[in-house]
Amino acid sequence: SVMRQLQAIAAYPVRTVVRTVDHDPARIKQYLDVGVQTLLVPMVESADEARALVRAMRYPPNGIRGVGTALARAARWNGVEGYFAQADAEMCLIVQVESRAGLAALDDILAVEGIDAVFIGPADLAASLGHLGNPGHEEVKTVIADALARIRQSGKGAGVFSADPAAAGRYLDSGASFIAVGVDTLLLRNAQQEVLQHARFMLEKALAVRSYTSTQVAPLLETQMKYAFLPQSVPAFSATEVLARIQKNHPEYAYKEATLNPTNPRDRATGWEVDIVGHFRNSSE
Ligand code: 3PY
Ligand code: MG
Repeated sequence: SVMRQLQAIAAYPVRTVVRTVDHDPARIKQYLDVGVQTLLVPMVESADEARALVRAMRYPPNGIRGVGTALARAARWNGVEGYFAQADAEMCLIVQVESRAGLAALDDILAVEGIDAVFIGPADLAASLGHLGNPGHEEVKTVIADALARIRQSGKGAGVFSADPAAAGRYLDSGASFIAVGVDTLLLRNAQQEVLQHARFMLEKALAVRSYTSTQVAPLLETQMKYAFLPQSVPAFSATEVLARIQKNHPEYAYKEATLNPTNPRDRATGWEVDIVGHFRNSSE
């Protein structure tokens, strides 16, 4: 839950941004009462919506936030002295502009007192502009750069999401003051892909070795293969096939100039195997 994450994060000197799923003031109140101080709210498309969100985060007379501090972790259950005098000022509201309508209303949204920052959502914005699934489209990039510059110009925080470091750099140049650069699910998926890719490479290398190992090169190869999974039955590949497969499937491991030329005069029939393995960048890992 959000509360459990806040409790875990509380041990570290970082600020938490919690993204809501909608604009519902009742849900926002629950977030604020468990201790969220910075909200990121998706799909804001008008100054009216922005104003309503500001009011949802503030106590009367500035807004409509319900009062329940006895039950609220945010107020340490009535344990924070002077809580009401400071609570509104501690709120930070980041609204997401990520649609054609939101872009059209950007200047009006920026004029709303209480909006601290505007965050551009490239995925939804691209979809709204007719480029579903292509946030890197030229039109989308141009629109984002222009929006970031306008947000920055207004004196408010200008944010955007970009997992691509090159694009993130360009957004910084355009005026972005904060960038979301990663997503937990993607970190996990990418790390898994890397492990899988490495495992497949080791397996293919093992197949190559099984097919062509001479007694001379076997000990060397065995040490390089200590993490490899060796299948029971190994299909016979030609040397050319093995190298082509490895180069095609694992370009990050094989140098382009790898050749099959025999290099070991004492073992001409199989000496080229050393040559292949020698061209794997990570073969000694
Ligand atoms: C989007 O790209 O639409 C986002 O909401 C990113 O956070
Ligand atoms: Mg979005």
